[in-house]
Amino acid sequence: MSEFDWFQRPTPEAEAAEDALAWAKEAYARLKAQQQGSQPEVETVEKVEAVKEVEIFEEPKPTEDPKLEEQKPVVSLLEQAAAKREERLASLAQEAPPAEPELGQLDADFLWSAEVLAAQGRSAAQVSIEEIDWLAKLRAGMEKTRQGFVTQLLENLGDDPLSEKSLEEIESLLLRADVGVESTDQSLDRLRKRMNEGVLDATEALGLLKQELREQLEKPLSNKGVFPLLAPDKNQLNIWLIVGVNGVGKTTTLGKLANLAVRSGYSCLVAAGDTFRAAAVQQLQVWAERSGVTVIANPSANADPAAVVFDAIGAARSKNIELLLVDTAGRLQTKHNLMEELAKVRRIIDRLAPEAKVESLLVLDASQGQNGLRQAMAFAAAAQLTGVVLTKLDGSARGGVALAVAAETGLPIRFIGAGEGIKDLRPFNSFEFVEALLARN
Ligand SMILES: Nc1nc2c(ncn2[C@@H]2O[C@H](COP(=O)(O)OP(=O)(O)OP(=O)(O)O)[C@@H](O)[C@H]2O)c(=O)[nH]1
Ligand SMILES: [Mg+2]
Repeated sequence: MSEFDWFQRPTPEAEAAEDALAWAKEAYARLKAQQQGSQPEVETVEKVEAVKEVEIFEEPKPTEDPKLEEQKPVVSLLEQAAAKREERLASLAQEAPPAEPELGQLDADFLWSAEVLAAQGRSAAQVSIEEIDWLAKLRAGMEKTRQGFVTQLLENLGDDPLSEKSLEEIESLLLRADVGVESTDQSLDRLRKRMNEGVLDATEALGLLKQELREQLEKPLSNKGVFPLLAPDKNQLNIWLIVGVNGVGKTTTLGKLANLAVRSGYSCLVAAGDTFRAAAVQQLQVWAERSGVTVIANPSANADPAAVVFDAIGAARSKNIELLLVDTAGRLQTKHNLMEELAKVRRIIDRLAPEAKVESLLVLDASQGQNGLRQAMAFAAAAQLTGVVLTKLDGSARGGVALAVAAETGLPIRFIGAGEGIKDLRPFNSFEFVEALLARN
């Protein structure tokens, strides 16, 4: 099955599907047919190749030699070979999980993901297993942030209209999830206003709350007049600078971005701009290798990151690279040094590659909530931030910090990370994020 291109995600075609269940069933049937249609072919190729790889170090298989086949009883040899193959495939399956997500059951995960896609007006014919898989992961990752709230709220309310008491419950959920006071107040005002206009039941209230949160998340996009999806421009140099406090997930994010870019057909190069931490280059190399991407580094101690970026821009030009990802340090002897260094890197980029499309992405660890946000804002001036990447949503009870990010920084969230795996980072989509934040368990 061909790879799904996240940078070319289909845009909604029509109004949201009315019958989400029918939509989900149709999508499931299509994916199943797709998988059954293409998988045997893919599987055969993959398996044969995998077996060959193993066999390079072994004696040739008897069945591969026709003369031998003639001399020995055919059935038993074939049987032996088949048994051996089964054995190897079983062990291979254990060693390496399939790179591509597989279609699971038509279960609650699938239905929820399908519902979210259908509600965005997507056609059932365009859906990919990758999207279904990612949405399920996002919903699971946000579980700690939700803490069963929506289920509880709907149960508490039953058929009763929304009351002041339920507003208080909503307020406490939002604050606990680290949504921030500003965003919480704004959301409650909207609910209260509607409540005063007439009776509001729980489902309607939830719908309204979701709409409010979505609008808040999208505000930085409209304020800055930028597209919701950040993708590198084809056939030109794009430079994405990855900055943030130490340990928030910069290098991991960069590794995942390189993978996303390569899978979407971009040529990509990585600059090891964290020259402070000894193991940083090595860590970056491991990530880059997974996607077959070259790393430009300077192994000498205390090398100047600006010099590394200088070299990397030169290499990017000579190789017609479309996306240059620059890793940076999260810690130096002093914060002042760090900001100076970042500002210098930024100046070099602007001077050396004025034609490049530069993004300066601030990585934030969602589990640190608003504390992390305040700390990180020191980067705004030095690196001329253009967007945010929110990581570690999977281990966080403070996923709501996305709202505080939008309100306090005015920066659009561009990607979200929900896991340590190479595919656990995707472009941010406010609709999907809010659905995951306020999903019923
Ligand atoms: N659960 C989870 N862990 C993550 C995620 N992103 C990164 N991590 C983990 O966070 C830790 C720190 O990640 P790094 O990428 O090294 O962070 P960094 O910002 O580059 O750190 P410094 O270079 O030291 O400043 C690692 O153990 C990562 O595996 C995520 O989305 N979810
Ligand atoms: Mg790092």
